[in-house]
Amino acid sequence: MEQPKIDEYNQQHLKDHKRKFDFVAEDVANLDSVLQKLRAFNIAIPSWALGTGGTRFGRFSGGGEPRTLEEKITDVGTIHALNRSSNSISLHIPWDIPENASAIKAHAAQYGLHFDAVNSNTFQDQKDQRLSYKFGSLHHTDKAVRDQAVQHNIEVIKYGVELGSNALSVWLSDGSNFPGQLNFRKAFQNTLDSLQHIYDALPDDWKVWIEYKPFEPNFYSTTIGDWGQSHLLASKLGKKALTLVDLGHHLPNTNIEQIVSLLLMEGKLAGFHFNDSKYGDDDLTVGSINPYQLFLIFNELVEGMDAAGLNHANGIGWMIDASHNVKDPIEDLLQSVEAIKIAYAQALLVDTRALVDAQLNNDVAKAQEILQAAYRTDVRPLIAEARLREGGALNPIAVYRGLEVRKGLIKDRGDKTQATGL
Ligand code: PSV
Ligand code: MN
Ligand code: MN
Repeated sequence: MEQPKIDEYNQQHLKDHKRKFDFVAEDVANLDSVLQKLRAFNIAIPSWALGTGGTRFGRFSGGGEPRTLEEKITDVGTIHALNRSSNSISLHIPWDIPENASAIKAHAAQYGLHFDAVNSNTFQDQKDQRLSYKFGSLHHTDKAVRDQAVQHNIEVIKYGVELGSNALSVWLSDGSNFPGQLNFRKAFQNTLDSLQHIYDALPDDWKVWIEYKPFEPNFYSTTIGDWGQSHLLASKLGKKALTLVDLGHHLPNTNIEQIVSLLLMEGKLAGFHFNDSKYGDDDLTVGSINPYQLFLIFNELVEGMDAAGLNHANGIGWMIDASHNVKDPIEDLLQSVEAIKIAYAQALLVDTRALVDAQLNNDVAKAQEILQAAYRTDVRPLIAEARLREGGALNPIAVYRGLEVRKGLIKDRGDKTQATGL
């Protein structure tokens, strides 16, 4: 991505942007601090979201998909050059194996990228794998299968260390499809025991993030099915173990913001897999279905992090976990990052003092007015300004389209390429 092209676009649209920015900025009391926070805020891109995602029924390549890890990194580089808010990549192993870690690191550094959490995969059988995960991995009834899964996680940590990552993200599909299939208590204890071995292999400055999910691919029970079970494991394991919240991993209408608030309070919130959903783990573009929920989550985060004196930009894992079969993955990821920043900016605009006051006085209508005043503010010019100051594009998707980036990728890589992932 050539910087002069981005600058040229910005120049052409500066006047229009300035008008919109001045209009909203006038009413923002803490403008400098809001802009500073938006500039510092980055969200990791998952290596598996750079190709069109699969459905159970088919997969339709969008063309120009990355064929190698290097090409995936190049695509994240493009995203970051445009939005200046995606300075890291999260790898899923073995979908993306960094064979030559120093070369991969150097390639990423060229685009100003580093490596976020590494993800293990014991929900699929890999070629030449000795024992099957058909009936689970860390919870398996057979110790040999559990050991194999533990070893895989330890190997993933090793790759992560080479890349300069400092967290292992574990999602298990372990569960059951039919009542009676497994003993819940034993399955949980086996999981804890396996996780303990993984925990013991963590370097000092590392964390393990435990992701929960109530259904799919198992539809009767999941061994780490909700935040309570994840939190129970994390508490038993110790300080380095935390709970990861994937927004799509809840039963419909769950109050996710309340979960986030309490995990944060307990110092047990690892971070997020951002996506949106209407029915289940739909992995839709962040903010495409329920942006108000996203805002409410950020409202809890801003309030809770301020209360705990935490840095907004660091300390929590911010990551996207969404992928599609009908959109250009790069455009989709740009949209997701934008939606996250919008929710964050709106949360930064909440008049917290007035809200505390309304809460103390049980002035319910006022409390709602305060939240919705922030939510209904069009903060897009603030985000564009923050991006501009970081050297990004005023409108990333417009530049991406204007420069016909996908056309160039198809020319270089072919129109039938398929990236590794689900
Ligand atoms: C499972 O649904 C999940 O959310 C986990 O984070 C996986 O690692 C990811 O999706 C990729 O399929
Ligand atoms: Mn996830
Ligand atoms: Mn998921």
